[in-house]
Amino acid sequence: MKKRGRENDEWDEPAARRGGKRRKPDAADDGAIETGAWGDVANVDPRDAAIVISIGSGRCRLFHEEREFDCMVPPELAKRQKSALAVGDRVVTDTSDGVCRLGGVLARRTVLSRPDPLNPRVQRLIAANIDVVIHVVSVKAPPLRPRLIDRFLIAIQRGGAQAAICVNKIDLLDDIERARELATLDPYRALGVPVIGCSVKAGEGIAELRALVEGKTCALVGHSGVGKSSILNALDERLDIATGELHRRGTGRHTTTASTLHDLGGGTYLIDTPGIREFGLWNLTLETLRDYFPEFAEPGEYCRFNDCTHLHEPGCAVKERAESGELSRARYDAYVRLAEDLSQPSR
Ligand SMILES: Nc1nc2c(ncn2[C@@H]2O[C@H](COP(=O)(O)OP(=O)(O)O)[C@@H](O)[C@H]2O)c(=O)[nH]1
Ligand SMILES: [Mg+2]
Ligand SMILES: [Zn+2]
Repeated sequence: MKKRGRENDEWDEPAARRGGKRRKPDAADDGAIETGAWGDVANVDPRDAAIVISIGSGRCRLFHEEREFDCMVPPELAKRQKSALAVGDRVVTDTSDGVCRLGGVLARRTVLSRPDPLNPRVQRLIAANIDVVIHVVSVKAPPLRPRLIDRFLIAIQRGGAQAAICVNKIDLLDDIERARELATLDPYRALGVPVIGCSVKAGEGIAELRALVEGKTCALVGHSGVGKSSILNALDERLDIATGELHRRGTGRHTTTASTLHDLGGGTYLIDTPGIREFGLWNLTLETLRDYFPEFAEPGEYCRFNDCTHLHEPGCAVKERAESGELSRARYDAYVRLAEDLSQPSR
């Protein structure tokens, strides 16, 4: 690995890769946020910075003072663009030679990231400085699979943002099915995660979503086809983002291929992201996994062993309460599955 200056060491690589050799994951690494600034930005007020709205190869598009413009990304940053620069980043530009170049990236408040599919120890940024990440799921097409939600929630919380769940396409269900499907998400509501049932088609739940995103920076994540782009269009019809409708001339589907930030005015920014199938469990350990199941903390005090992992120990109060239905069985099962995944060599 090429040697670089000390100040550059912090922004582009996850802690686990620094120094070139693999470190044992420890508590300090867990949830490590790619907050590191790049360039001389210590005294820059984020309100005076431009915001990254999309990223292309070697350049990015910025928004600043009611104006949108292109900006060159320096090669050293472009090289590892997917882990060094993200939509939502606050940046400063340098136009001293007449060309608009990226001069610095401000420290991030929050991030949403996932491991690089080719190198799981490198985190790829999906979005930065997000207040709320809305995990969009759908019913029927594709069907609701609550077990996917737990991994999304962990990834969201680790990056420091708030999580919300939006169940789209509820027009495809009758009243009874609707109540049953939405009830499967009660454990998340109990955790304080807003759950909004919505239908772009029927115009349901859109006002509730609008209230949720008002004045905030929000990213919509989830599998492709659940309706993320359609929801954004419903929130603001001026957006006119291409959705997964079959192209009229039959040339394929319109899908979102990179994150894009949309300015809705009034301090509301929405980020559309490409379909994400799954979040890895980068650097998560059994001990830290428990932190993402806060509902286990209280019953956990009654476990026979105070270092109980709630997996196979006798006298485990968490397991007992999940079996009796006092704790959500689905959440307990999700915990067990995640714990099993953590013990697999490739994750
Ligand atoms: N029935 C129904 N279909 C929807 C709804 N919202 C979106 N769709 C359809 O689902 C497909 C995927 O939508 P899109 O917004 O591109 O999904 P994305 O991949 O998550 O951005 C499109 O054919 C939409 O017309 C909805 O509320 N109800
Ligand atoms: Mg889309
Ligand atoms: Zn236990």
